[in-house]
Amino acid sequence: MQSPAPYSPSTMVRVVTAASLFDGHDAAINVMRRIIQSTGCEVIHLGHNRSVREVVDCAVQEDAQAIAMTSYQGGHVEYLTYMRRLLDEQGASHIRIFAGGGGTILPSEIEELHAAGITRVYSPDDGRAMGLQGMINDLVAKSDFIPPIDDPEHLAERVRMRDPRAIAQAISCAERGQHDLIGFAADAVRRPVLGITGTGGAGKSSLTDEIVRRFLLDQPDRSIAVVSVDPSKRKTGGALLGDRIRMNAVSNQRVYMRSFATREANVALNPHVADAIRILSYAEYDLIIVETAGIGQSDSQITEVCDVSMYVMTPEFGAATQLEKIDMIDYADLIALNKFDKRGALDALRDVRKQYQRSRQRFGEPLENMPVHGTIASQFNDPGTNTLYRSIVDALKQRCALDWESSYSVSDEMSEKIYIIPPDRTRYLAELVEENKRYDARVEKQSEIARRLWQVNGTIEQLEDLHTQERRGR
Ligand code: B12
Ligand SMILES: Nc1nc2c(ncn2[C@@H]2O[C@H](COP(=O)(O)OP(=O)(O)OP(=O)(O)O)[C@@H](O)[C@H]2O)c(=O)[nH]1
Ligand SMILES: [Mg+2]
Repeated sequence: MQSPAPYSPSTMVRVVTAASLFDGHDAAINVMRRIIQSTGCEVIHLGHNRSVREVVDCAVQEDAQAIAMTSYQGGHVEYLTYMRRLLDEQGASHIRIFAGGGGTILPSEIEELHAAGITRVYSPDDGRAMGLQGMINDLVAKSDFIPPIDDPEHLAERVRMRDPRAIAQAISCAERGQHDLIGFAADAVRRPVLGITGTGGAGKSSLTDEIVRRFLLDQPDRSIAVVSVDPSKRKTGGALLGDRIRMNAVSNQRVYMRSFATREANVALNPHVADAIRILSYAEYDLIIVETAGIGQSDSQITEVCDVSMYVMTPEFGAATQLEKIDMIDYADLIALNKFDKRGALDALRDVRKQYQRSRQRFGEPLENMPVHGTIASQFNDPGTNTLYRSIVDALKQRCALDWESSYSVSDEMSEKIYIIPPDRTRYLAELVEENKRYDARVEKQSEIARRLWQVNGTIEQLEDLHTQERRGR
């Protein structure tokens, strides 16, 4: 069968993709999300093992037209019908649900799911008849519509009440250029903005998640919003908005998150991020974090939209001279040297601090005073990340005249990787196996000795019995 040409959507279609709860079968959704993206859509990918609540909250906050799921764990009827119910309850009946799960979803269940409002469940037969691109064309065509704006006259009031649907719709208005509908946000009193930038994959999203987690614990009455930008593909216009995969702390009533595609090549920010900041300020979030697409060394655009800026890099920047080319070392208020578990991290910390000192001409101060923090964002309760968090709070307090109290403190404690298996013990598991084998051999030897002794004992007893019988017979 010849593969059909990709469908060409007339609106910007945003699709949330994930594999269902308790399900690690992510190969199928990974194939589907790539084709959805190459068909020109913005894909907000959540990965596997996601609950209905997480997927629904995400789709609402992202103002997506569709959710595309895979489910192989057997609970697809309950999972998908509950998803439909939660969406409808949140007033998001327009969000379409698509799913597949190969042969685990029976034809009779597909009928039942279609009757329950799931737009389409694709079976292996559909795959054979339509091909992969054919299924995705069908999915994208059914999602090619402008999401409705409920009650546009009261959009401002609903944004002020932090209704996630209203905020999502207001931000989409900005992206679509419907500025007349969001005029209310123009004069909003600006809320504190932390800008995070850095090279691709340095750990910006992981650190954002760690900052959100600490903020929620540290500031129990305050709310936080995250705006995250990822690059659009020049060739297809599609984008993989993957930052949410790292966000585990955002499933909270006090958090709103929105993913943006740059919608332009070679830029780190979407031009509508400034509108989003205004809308989130109108909604009176206490802190707004903006993560850029992180396109490389010359990415200092973020400083134009934030109050405090942070540059995230790793110890693997190359030679010390490379640091002199990084614009953001000159502009960032704080630097996170993430992946501090990598080799040469301490040398890198010294080099980055020196470059920071050089760029600010702060030669009279000790190197340790430079706001460069070693962090391991992938580690729970990392001391470097705790210090970084407190430094961010202090910088925001100073820059935005805030009266926040924080229970976190700045400490000299360094981030150190906690290993389950120490790395210098490279043969650790082999040693365990060898020790077990030695033990088994010893047990085998001892039981052989015990068996022989027992046999000798038995022989002695038999001889004694014989001896006794002979004496009696005499
Ligand atoms: C590959 C596979 C694995 C891989 C997964 C790799 C990965 N990262 O995804 C591995 C080996 C890890 C694995 C593990 C397990 N698996 Co498995 N696995 C499969 C297998 C062989 C294929 C599934 C697949 O990805 N197919 C590829 C897709 C593209 O094709 P499809 O499924 O036919 O889907 C069609 C349509 O439905 C459509 N489609 C599917 N999804 C979507 C989504 C969208 C948006 C669209 C548009 C279309 C669409 O596309 C296809 C078109 O023809 C199936 C058996 C089978 N032959 O189907 C078992 C199967 C799903 N696994 C099964 C089981 C039990 C397990 C384990 C629990 C085994 C164990 N005891 O450890 C574990 C669980 C893992 C976990 N953590 O969840 C069972 C599930 C039984 C059930 N639910 O009743 C199955 C059915 C095998 C069986 N017959 O027992 N598995
Ligand atoms: N070893 C190590 N890995 C980390 C650390 N922090 C993050 N990672 C991993 O690095 C990878 C990238 O992390 P992200 O947080 O997505 O990085 P990012 O900078 O947001 O990436 P983009 O948004 O794609 O530019 C993930 O696999 C993380 O698990 C760390 O401190 N140490
Ligand atoms: Mg990221």
